[in-house]
Amino acid sequence: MSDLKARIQGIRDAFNQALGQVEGLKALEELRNQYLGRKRGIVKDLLNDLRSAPKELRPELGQVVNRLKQAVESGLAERLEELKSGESDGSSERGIDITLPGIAPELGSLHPLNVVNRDLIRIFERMGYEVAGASEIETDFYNFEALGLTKDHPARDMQDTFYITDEVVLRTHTSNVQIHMMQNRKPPFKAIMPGRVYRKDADITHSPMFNQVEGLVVGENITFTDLKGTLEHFLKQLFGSDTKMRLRPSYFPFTEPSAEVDVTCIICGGKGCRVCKNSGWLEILGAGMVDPVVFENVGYDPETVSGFAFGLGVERVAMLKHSISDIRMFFDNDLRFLSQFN
Ligand code: 2U9
Repeated sequence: MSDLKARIQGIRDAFNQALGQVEGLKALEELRNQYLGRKRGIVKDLLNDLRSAPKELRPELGQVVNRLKQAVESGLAERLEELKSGESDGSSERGIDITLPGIAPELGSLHPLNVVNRDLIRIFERMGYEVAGASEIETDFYNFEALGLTKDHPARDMQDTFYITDEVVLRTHTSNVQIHMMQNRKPPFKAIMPGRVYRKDADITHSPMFNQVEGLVVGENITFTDLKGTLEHFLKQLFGSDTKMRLRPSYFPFTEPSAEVDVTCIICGGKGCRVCKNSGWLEILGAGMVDPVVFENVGYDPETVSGFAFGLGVERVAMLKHSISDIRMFFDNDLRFLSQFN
């Protein structure tokens, strides 16, 4: 009798110790099976053993085993509540191994257009240029009229845009900044105007919204040679010192004379390839001497003041630098594309 009682006390102690070490629901369930399992549980075994005890002792022994069974049941129930209410850290129950190293969040990076934009700005800042800006929503006067693009001017077609009213548009170039600047400042000055512009245009190389950097230098005796030297220096900085430049006569309503500017193809180095259509040259920007009519429109005297201006598309530079064939990739914000520039 006392043998069995001592055995039961030993079982009780072992259970209490095991219960204290249980850290998750799974372990608790295993402990329940170990003690209360219908086929092979420790308590079940005890009850089976009772059958071989002397008949007169069975009722008392039965009570002792029953008390053990109740203690095990209430111990398991209490621990279950503790685990559920989070008194344990619950880490194993949630399948989290807190000893594993953490997962580092992915780092973002600058958008490829911002990288090119910053590069362009830095090159001109080193040459002493100011950086200027103005509104993307502009009146017809600042976007068109002041630049010599009168209402019926055929060149307006080249830059058709989004009208907010008959007189207010989304700017088609950053040239509106130059007009504001000239109205508010006396020459000499040199400045670049980076910013978003809008045109009614959409295909794989044109987007209804894109980024430009324009430049304007105004003073006395500013000549076409200044324009040429400045752009040559700029393009060598941007594409490398081996880069050559050539000018082709062109037309812009706000410059006279005007030129389109080519650089040696940055893909084949000038030998001829698919990108440069075997010419060895890539068109990269437009430029010219500011038309005297523009100076008159802002109240400058074209007899004493001269200047040059230029403009380029940031997307075009980025597309050439990274061999990107579709401009829409810049604006889809697909991480598979963007993460290549990390
Ligand atoms: C003023 C006077 C003159 C800015 C200029 C260009 C030539 C030019 C295009 C390049 C590709 C626009 O981004 S693009 O689509 N620009 O070719 N821009 S001269 O001339 C000015 C600007 C302001 C007052």
